[in-house]
Amino acid sequence: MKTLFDIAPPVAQALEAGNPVVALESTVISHGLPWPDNKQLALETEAIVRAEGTEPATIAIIDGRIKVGLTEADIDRLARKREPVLKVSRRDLSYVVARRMNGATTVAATMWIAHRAGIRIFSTGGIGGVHREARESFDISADLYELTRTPVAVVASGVKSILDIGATLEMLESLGVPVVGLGTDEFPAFYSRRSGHRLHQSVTDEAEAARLIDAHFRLNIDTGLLLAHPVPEAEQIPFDRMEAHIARALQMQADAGVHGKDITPFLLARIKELTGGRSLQANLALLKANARAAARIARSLSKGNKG
Ligand code: PSU
Ligand code: MN
Repeated sequence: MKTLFDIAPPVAQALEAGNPVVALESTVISHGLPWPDNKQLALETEAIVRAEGTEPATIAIIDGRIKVGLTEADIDRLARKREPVLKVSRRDLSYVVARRMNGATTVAATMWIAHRAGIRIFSTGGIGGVHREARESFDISADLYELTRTPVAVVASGVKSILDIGATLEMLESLGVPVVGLGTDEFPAFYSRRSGHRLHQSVTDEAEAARLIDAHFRLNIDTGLLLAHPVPEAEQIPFDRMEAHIARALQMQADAGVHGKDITPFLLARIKELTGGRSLQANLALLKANARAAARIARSLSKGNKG
């Protein structure tokens, strides 16, 4: 199976030496952010991770090869999308590899690949979860199921803003996935630091997070772990204001009859307009802050394991 994987030399060397590595996803590059912010963000998050003494491993599928660690040229292709780039979750992996296609990996697929490459920490913006109309649509992200069976710690600022936070947290509880606040006792709401949903577990800083993750791995608890890290204060948009924008965007989606996988891009574009671009600024800020936190956790973890 490993022959289908291309582990970039610096990532392979870091893993070999037991040095810290942080996985980064690519759906956010190809499908979550507009050009050219997406390319800039991908390169900046990698630089942030490196500045913390940790090796970044951005994960994607290029010409059917599973890449762990990308070149700037790979990132450019994923960001420009001049050729088709599929959104790849766990169920899409075999298809995209067999057909030698390009794929941007979601949280679920990135976790699956990271784990098989030996990477334990992964940073993203927001995970998928339970949609607000899931009672009718059954739309529940494969990310939640992946967290039940792939032991990778995921740093995220909550779930996609358009989801049902309460239902997602209930489901993570039922599935036995730890959800731990990093510097917060409330589950963050992506663009907002607060959501009104209290967390039962929290850690104050990255060193404490590393000890928790270490215990999780030593106990061989074979689930993932979600570390909920709020958007930086300066870029956050208050929860009530955001909820009003999201409600309007959802109404526009219903009026326009947008369905299925077109829903998220449609809503994110409306939210960007309604917030005058502030949602994009918050999204970029939280992605960078999460990468920094994940890099520090990975460094702490690797120090602990070496010493
Ligand atoms: N959060 C965002 N934008 C995104 C995503 C999350 O604000 O583009 C991506 C992540 O890659 C996540 C995926 O894993 O969406 C979930 O997609 P779905 O709901 O189709 O499983
Ligand atoms: Mn979905």
